[in-house]
Amino acid sequence: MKTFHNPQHAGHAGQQEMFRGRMVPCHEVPARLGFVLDELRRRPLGTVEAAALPEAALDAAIHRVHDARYLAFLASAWDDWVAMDPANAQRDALPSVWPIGNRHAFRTDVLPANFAARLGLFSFDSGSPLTAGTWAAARGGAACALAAAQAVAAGERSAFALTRPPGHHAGADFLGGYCFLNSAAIAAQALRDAGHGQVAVLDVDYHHGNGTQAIFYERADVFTVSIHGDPSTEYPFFLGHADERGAGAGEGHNLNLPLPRGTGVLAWRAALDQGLQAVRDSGATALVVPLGLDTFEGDPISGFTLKSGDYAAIGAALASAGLPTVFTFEGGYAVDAVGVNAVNLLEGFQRAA
Ligand code: OKP
Ligand code: ZN
Repeated sequence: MKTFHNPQHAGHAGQQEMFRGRMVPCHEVPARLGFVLDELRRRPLGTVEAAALPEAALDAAIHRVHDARYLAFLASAWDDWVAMDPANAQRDALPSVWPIGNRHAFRTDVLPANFAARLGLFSFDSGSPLTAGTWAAARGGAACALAAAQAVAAGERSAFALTRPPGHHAGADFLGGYCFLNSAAIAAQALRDAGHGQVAVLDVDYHHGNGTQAIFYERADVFTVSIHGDPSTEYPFFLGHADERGAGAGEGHNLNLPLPRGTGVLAWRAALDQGLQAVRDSGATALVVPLGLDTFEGDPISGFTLKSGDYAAIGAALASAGLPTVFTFEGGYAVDAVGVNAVNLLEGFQRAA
């Protein structure tokens, strides 16, 4: 399995996130990626290289998934933030005002001149700090996703886009949940564009992949599945229920498998089997797995109880779908265990594939 890593990732380094009325240290830290790289060095699965792609091809792949207005906002966001107040150069940008959607309550078609308003327009939480290196890091992540998809489209059995910040909460025109560009969606779209008529996404992160679901919700060519903490009690709260099955042409092409907080490996594996059967039935010829390791019992912000020893068998089960597979690195905040857990799963996949 080829790994494509993101040399720009450490430039995205938030200091604090808003959590229930106070600022707390960020959970999504640069050290996470280092632990995975270290473990891949101890237990190699294949080559590890920096994703290097022509800028124009990368831009095109990002624009296939994200809106131009949102991308223009992201590209200049840091400069605009500092232009508001030179003292902002020492602070992360976090939103504090939002135009709530679908209620005719606020306009979202008029782009505000005020940067704080623009930041609110394009985000859905105040836990996702935007820092000096965020845009470059997110772009570098998109490059990993595209490189991994290209490798798989060219015949590799699997590839791993090892990047942060994560991506699966980011929609076509919004950030949130520590995510800015949706790597998994970019990989899925790139596989479609490389000739796979039907692609499946099977999201195993603890949190519902709301961004990916929203991006493909009305499409029949990308089947989205997510196994996650029940949004009635778990982030991102406002999407991820079992009755969301897709809409329009996408009707029947989304499957949510919410599980209660406290769920252990047995019930989780039953949901995985159900998700995998649905992937097989979808007719997909390629698979994208947004790989979050925050289902781990030691995760500080999640509520399942999977153990490090469970991940190899999960990787083997994913391989049993028999599809060329792109993994994108998502959550996992028990930092010193995230490398072992990720490589346990990927090694389990590779051995069974
Ligand atoms: C991103 B990914 C915890 C509040 C939760 C958002 C969690 C985003 C998870 N203090 N904040 O899906 O792992
Ligand atoms: Zn997560």
